[in-house]
Amino acid sequence: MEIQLWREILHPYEQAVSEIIVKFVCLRDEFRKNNIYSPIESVTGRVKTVSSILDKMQMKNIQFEHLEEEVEDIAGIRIICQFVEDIERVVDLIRGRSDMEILEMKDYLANKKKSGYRSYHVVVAYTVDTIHGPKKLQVEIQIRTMAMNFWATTEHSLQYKYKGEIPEHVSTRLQKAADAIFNLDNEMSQVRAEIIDAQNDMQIRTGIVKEILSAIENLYKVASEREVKKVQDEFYRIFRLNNLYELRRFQKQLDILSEGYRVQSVDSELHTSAEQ
Ligand code: 0O2
Repeated sequence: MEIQLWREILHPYEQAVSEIIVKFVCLRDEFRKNNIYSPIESVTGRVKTVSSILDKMQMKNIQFEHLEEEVEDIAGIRIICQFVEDIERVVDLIRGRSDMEILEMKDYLANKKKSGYRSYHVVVAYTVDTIHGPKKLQVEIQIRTMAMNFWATTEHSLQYKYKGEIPEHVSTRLQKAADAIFNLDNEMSQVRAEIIDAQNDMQIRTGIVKEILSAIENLYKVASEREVKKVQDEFYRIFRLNNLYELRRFQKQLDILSEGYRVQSVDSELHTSAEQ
């Protein structure tokens, strides 16, 4: 195949990867903005390198005419979750999308690979709009925990080094490490609820503090310096208590105080215009 044709073939896949990353990052941010735990921790993506595509074509005896049909992972998205339980939730999110059609699912969690590899793969059909019109592509979405990802990325580099012929003593170690990863994920699942609670609290706390600071900033415009200082000192005192309930209570009091100043300023504006 002519070398410049690669660029033409791969460009829509680059577009698909960029678009899908943005879409999943937006989903994650929407969860977080609504103070809901996000099953998506992070999202990355890549277009398979030409050398990796050629390797796969050679290994699987794929003809150029069938390249886009048979190499399903030219566009690859990786979604990292904190807990094993989140993986199914991400699969459900993909199922519910109107812009992706699931073509195939590979459950390497229930059926781990001989290497010890664990991950959940979903191959979807995704359409990009190009200058030549819409183009439907296959995209492989890999969903795995942070722990599984640590194992897989490390093992992948060894596979590259040994060209698939990893020495037995190394692969035995990797199997052991894969078992340890499995146990680690199980252990983390046991404290999942605790961790999610703590993370939600932290997120809520950050949001409240942000709003309090902006309310205090606004107070500077309307209240006396002495009063703002008093409010500020009280804020630092409450903040040190590390108690979400107290922080919420303080925020409410601050809202009432700010509202009082707002009413006062509207009143005085009305007076001034009545006197004129
Ligand atoms: P890259 O581009 O470097 O990531 P199959 O014939 O269906 O069994 P196939 O066609 O390779 O296998 O598809 P599969 O299983 O979905 O694998 C595609 C990708 O999954 C691989 O891409 C890896 O990213 C990952 N993967 C699969 N098996 C393993 C494994 O044993 N170890 C690790 N670390 N990753 C794995 P590529 O082709 O490696 O290339």
